[in-house]
Amino acid sequence: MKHIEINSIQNAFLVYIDVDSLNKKNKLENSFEEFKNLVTSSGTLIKDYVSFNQKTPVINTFISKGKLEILMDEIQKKNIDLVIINHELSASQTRNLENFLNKRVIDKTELILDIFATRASSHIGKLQVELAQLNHLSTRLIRGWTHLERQKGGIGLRGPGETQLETDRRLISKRIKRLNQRLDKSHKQKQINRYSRKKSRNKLVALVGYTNAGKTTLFNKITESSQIAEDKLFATLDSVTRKNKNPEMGPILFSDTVGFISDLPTQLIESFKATLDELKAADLLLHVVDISDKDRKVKLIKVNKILKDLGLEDIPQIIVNNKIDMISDLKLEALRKRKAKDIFLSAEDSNEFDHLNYLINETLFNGMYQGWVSLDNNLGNIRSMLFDMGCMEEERVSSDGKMLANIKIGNDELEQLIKLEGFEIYPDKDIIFNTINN
Ligand SMILES: Nc1nc2c(ncn2[C@@H]2O[C@H](COP(=O)(O)OP(=O)(O)OP(=O)(O)O)[C@@H](O)[C@H]2O)c(=O)[nH]1
Ligand SMILES: [Mg+2]
Repeated sequence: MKHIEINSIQNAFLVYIDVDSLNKKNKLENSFEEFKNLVTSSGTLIKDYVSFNQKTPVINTFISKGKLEILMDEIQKKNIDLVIINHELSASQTRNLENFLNKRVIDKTELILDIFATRASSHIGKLQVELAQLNHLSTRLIRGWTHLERQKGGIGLRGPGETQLETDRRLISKRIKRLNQRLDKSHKQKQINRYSRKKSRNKLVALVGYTNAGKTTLFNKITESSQIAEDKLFATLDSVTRKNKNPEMGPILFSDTVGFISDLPTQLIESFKATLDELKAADLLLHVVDISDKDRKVKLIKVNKILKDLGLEDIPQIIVNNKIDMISDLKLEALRKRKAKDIFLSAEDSNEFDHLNYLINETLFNGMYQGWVSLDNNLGNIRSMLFDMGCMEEERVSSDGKMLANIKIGNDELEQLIKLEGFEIYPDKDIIFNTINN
């Protein structure tokens, strides 16, 4: 029942097939490169590869007969442990290919599931990956079962193999049920945490984007964290939330998330749905784009499509074009002009973050106010609310005995407060420095 671990196997033969009938509108120019990156990100060695065109998939083996024979020749000549194909295969296609080639065959879904399995480190992350793997495995077993049943013909006896399959299936569905229960419990805890965040009035900003765009690098700079950022696909799997460290910004929590990829396996989206659902609580999305990537436009569309599928299209979004150090100044200037609303920066150089910080404050709080306000004595509840919100910087008493507070607050909230009787902006020049001793 163990999932295939391709990491322990060294030599892979890649089969990249450009299938005309599957070519969708938004095709990545570097899709072969991405496939190779996925394989190396899984820790597997690429021994050799072939790349070819095919009109449409063949039902039994996906690959057409003629191509399959050429492939067979190629593979026999080399010391290959497994064959990896850049498409999702059905269980029977995998089995037929394995029988024909006499090698283990891994499809794109298994490849991505495997990368996720090696990366998951948090409790929830591990549960989610296991769930995705078991869901994947169970579709294979069910198909395997019907396949065997057909072969059984009229014998009418349950062979040991079939009994084993039935047991496996039962064990898998039991395990899936348990995993779902445990995930439910973990997510309930997260919901409670979310509720307390709402009460604390922290805004939530989530970094989203295609894998390897630089989300974690940016997250680390903003929150002074040290999450692993690497030139690998799916370096981040578990979402992490931290408070921002810039004193000029309002109360914000930033969340780093798993990167997206085109044709993300459905099992993964299903299993990660609860984690991805957390993004719904975000007040703002920073959509990080690798500006030096040839496929950046298509990837932007793909990420937006996934965001839409997750019901996140209405959350305000700032496009952060990252890695500007990788393109020429001339190109950068042209892009800046064309995309005046976007942010351009290099996540590795935090000197360029001012504009981003300003825009985040503007979007979340309609800008920030920092200064003095006066509160009448009857506004004790507002005073404690300002404390709870973390807006209170300092308190003093004016010469005429008024309670003064130096607050840092979003203009939106300030507007509401100003409507209250006894709450006023207090000009700096009138302040007499009597600090309150609490
Ligand atoms: N040249 C350059 N490289 C960058 C920049 N930002 C990030 N990188 C590199 O890009 C690679 C990917 O960065 P990550 O921050 O891990 O990307 P990510 O979006 O979190 O990726 P996943 O977690 O896999 O989705 C790393 O090797 C970074 O060092 C940048 O501004 N300039
Ligand atoms: Mg990351």
